[in-house]
Order: sequence, then C-alpha cells, then structure tokens
Amino acid sequence: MIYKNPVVKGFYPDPSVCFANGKFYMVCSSFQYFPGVPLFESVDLVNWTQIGYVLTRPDQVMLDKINSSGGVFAPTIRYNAGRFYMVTTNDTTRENFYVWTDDIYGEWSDPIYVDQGGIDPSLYFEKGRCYFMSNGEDANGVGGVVQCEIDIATGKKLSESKCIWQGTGGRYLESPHLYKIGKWYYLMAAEGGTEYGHMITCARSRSIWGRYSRNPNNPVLSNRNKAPYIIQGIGHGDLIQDQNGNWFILSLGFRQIHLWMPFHNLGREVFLTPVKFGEDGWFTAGADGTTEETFEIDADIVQEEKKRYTFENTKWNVDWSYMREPDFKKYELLDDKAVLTGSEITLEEADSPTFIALRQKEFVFSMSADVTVEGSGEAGFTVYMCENEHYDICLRKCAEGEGYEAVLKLNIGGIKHIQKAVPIKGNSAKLIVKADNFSYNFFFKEEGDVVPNSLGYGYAKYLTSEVSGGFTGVMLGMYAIGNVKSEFTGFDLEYK
Ligand code: 6LW
Repeated sequence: MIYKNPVVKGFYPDPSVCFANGKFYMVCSSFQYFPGVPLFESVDLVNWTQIGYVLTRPDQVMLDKINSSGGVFAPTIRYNAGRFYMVTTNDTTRENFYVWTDDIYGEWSDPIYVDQGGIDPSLYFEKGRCYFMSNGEDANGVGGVVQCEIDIATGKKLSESKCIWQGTGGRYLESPHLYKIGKWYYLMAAEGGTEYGHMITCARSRSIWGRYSRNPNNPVLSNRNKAPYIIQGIGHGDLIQDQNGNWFILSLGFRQIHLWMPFHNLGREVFLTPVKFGEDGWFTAGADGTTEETFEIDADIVQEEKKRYTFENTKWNVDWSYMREPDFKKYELLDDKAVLTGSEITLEEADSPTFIALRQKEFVFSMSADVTVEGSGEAGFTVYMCENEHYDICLRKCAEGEGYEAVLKLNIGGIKHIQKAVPIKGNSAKLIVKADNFSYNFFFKEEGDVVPNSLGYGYAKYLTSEVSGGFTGVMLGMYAIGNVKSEFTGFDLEYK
C-alpha cells in the first residue's frame, strides 16, 4: 500500500513510540497545554488514534503562568516488564521526571524526578537495569548526550552521569534514544535545531557506555536540502520495528503553507519513514535519506482520516485541550453543548483564560458554531498561535448603547486591532471561520440571514512559528473573557 505523510496531522511534536501487547503507543510534547503529553495507539504505525493524555492531573506538572512553548518538552515512552514509562522535561522548572502506569488506558503515577539536567530524556532497559539519558554537556561544558544508570523505582542515580556522544557537529544535539539491535547499541539523535536544518544522526558501540562511532553516512534522515518541497524540518525521531519485522522512524516534521513560502502554522506533525538495515549493520532511511509525502510499503493497510469534528464525535478529555491550569468551574462540557464562563484573564496573557481547543490539522477548513452570550464580556472562536498572535471572532455587548455586536480582532506582534464590529439583532449568531493556506476568513450569520456577513480576514503566515517563535502550532479554540456566560452548540469543524 501507499501511505501518506504526515500520519498524524496538527501540532503533535517530538513523537516517541513503543510496542506492547500487540499495539504501538506514541506520545508527543504539549508545552503550555493541559492535559499534558497526548497519547496515541496504533496497530500498524500508519493509523493513529488518540486515547488520552499522560499528564492528566495538575499536580503532576507545574504549568501555572508558564511562558508559551515552556512546560512539557519532548517525551519518551518505553515499556518494560509490564509497565509503561513516560519520561519528559518541564522546561520551565528545568526538571526531568517520569511517570508510569500498568494500565495504558488508566491514570499514570505521580512524577519521579531524576537529578540529571538537559532536555529530551530517554530511558533504556536491559537485564533489570535502567539507563537514563538526556542532552547535556561534558566536563568542559561542550554539548553531548549524557547517560547514567538509575534505580527505576526511585529515580535515584546509581552511577555518575557520563557524556557518551557529541554528535556530528550540528547545532542542538537533542532527542537521544538508545536501542540494542543485534550486537550493537545504536544511539540515534537529532541535530541542527528543530527548524529547517533539522536532521537525524546516529552512532553505534559494542558497549553501552561507548565509545560510540558515527555512521559514515550521517545524517540518516533530513529534508534540509529538499527544495522546493512542502515537508521540512524532519528530525527528532524514534526507531521502531513493525509486526512484520520492518523498521521505521517516526519523527517530527512540518508542512510549509506553500512551496515558496517558508512559514508553518500547523505546528510540528508526525511523519513515518521506512528504514532499511544494510550489510554493514548501519541503517538508511526514506528516499535517499529524506522523508517524502508518500511511501510504498509491503503491508495491507487502509489509511483512514477523520475529516469532521463535532461535539458528538469528539471526547472532551481526549481530543480537546485547555491552557495551563484551567479553572474547571468555568466549563460545562456536555454531549451537544459547551457552556463557557469568562474570567478576567484574557487571551493576551501567558495565563489560563477560559479556553478549550482542538489542534488545526489541515490548512483548508471550515468551522462554525451557534454562539449565545449573556453579560458584558465576550465569547467566540480564537485561531490561536500564542498570546501575541491570534485572531478572534466573538460576540460582545456594544461599546455604546444597548445590544450586542459581532467583532473580529486581529492580534499580531503586540498590535491589537479591531478589524470590524457589526451590531446584531439579538445576543446570538453563528460564528464561522473559513481557512485556506494563506488566510483565515471570518463571518457571522444571524437568524434570517441567507448569506454570511464577512468581518474580514487575517493572513495565515502571521500565526506561524517563523513569526511567533516557539514550538507549538495553531489551536482552534472556543473562549470566553470577562463577565460573560456563553453557550456553544452545533460545533462543526470540517477539513477539505
Ligand atoms: C525538544 C527538542 C526539539 O525538546 O524541540 O525537535 C524541543 N526538537 O528536542 C521542543 O519540542
């Protein structure tokens, strides 16, 4: 069959994968969003279903007032002796910790901290021992992959931290993962930074502590010289064998909004690339070391894609995300309706406004809901990259006089602009967002309106990592601010 990349669309960066009991499980980073660490399952590595999140309790991870793109960095998932482990970094508190569960569909443990710095921690289990590695530095302060042995029950270090590999000279040596395949320990990592120069490199050793020698053909995977090409930034991956014995790398990458426009708004997504081991024991990946949009593999799989998201076909605690430390009293989330109560916290703050969102998964979509507001605040949709860059369409009380108005607000780089405000007859309207690769277009429709009324548009390229910086992607959110009670019904998000 021919499968299509990305295999998981939208802002799901830094994938890590393990195999247990006939299924693959994948985790991704989540930064300031809550719950933390989206968790997926798959039987074939091509079709992934989100089953929930790993960090579901606010006391597992400190997200209060953290910066956007702070918080939960790249996680690793591993399975050993009947138990799942997820290890990650809270980059804001600079803590490395892991949690575990014996039931992948249940709750995970409280955090267990490891006293070794750096980001992108990974675990490797062998013969009752557990090794912990992260990106760190050697005794002279030069960056490298640093490893120690730990007691997996307590997180206590059982050895010194030792720098075992310093990469191939690319900047930001990150995402180390260790595998024992045959007689070799393979150390795979990312270099070049998570932008256009991103790549995956590897080294191997007969001993777990090294010395690791570089693959002569590094990087094994990178799209950095592939142009003009939509898929860029391929890197930060995990190696996995499917149930037929074939190897793959599951990595992050991103899609530019256009061949000649180096901007990406969908965040870093999940890509699957076939891997082949050669006679010399080294592996190669993809098409001459690049990740393509399609790959042909020898498997009988039908790749499925969900194109439509409604209240009825999504689960609040699986598909939707809040920001930082939500005040759950402000949310009444029912089967066919969401009632959101505003607070004093706005979308312009690195805080926890009333906000609940799905990830934008495709450039082209149409989203609508019937919204009713009561009170002096505002409520509606936000197309949200971070507190500085977001476009909001809302209903609110008219600034002067009686009645309500439909408003489009465009926020870019500290500029807060009201594009248009149009009085409405009552206190409810259908709010509509239609997007293509280049723009988000905003409309509202009142009862009796045949054609939607346009409020204007905002360019997509301003809601991108190239403009905002950071590591997240656009979230399509419902929000409420101020003294307002709002009701959302008939939510409908459809990708082309
Ligand atoms: C992550 C690092 C990276 O920890 O970006 O893509 C950082 N690579 O490995 C944030 O996701």
